[in-house]
Amino acid sequence: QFKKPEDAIKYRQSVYTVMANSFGKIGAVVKGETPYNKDEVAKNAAIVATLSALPWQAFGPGTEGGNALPVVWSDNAKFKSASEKMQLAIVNLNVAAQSGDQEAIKKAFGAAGQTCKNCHDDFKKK
Ligand code: ASC
Repeated sequence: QFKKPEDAIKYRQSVYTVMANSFGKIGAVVKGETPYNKDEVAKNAAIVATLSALPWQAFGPGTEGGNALPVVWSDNAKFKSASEKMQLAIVNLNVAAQSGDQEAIKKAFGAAGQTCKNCHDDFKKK
């Protein structure tokens, strides 16, 4: 699927970059820095939800490196489990965003952000 390991690294980092952009836009609303607009939050949550499925295919064997720690490959089951927790939290955020329930969005955003952090703590170079 990827010709060189660098291609996989670039792919997964690009996905995270675009995800973080939309996630950050929702975060600005949750923090009160940007006024709430249902369609905007719903759109950004849908983007994050779509992208959240993509990075994992770019962590295959032989693609070690970038900002990923070796434990991604040496304990891949743990990484997979963490990735699934993130994807589930993002589904919940997307459901809340589409519903327009601001309290639910706030809660789901916090929970989703925690799953980002969990993975960074365990699998990302500091
Ligand atoms: C973000 C972002 C992350 C997460 C993480 C949450 O906005 O880019 O990686 O939130 O910082 O702890």
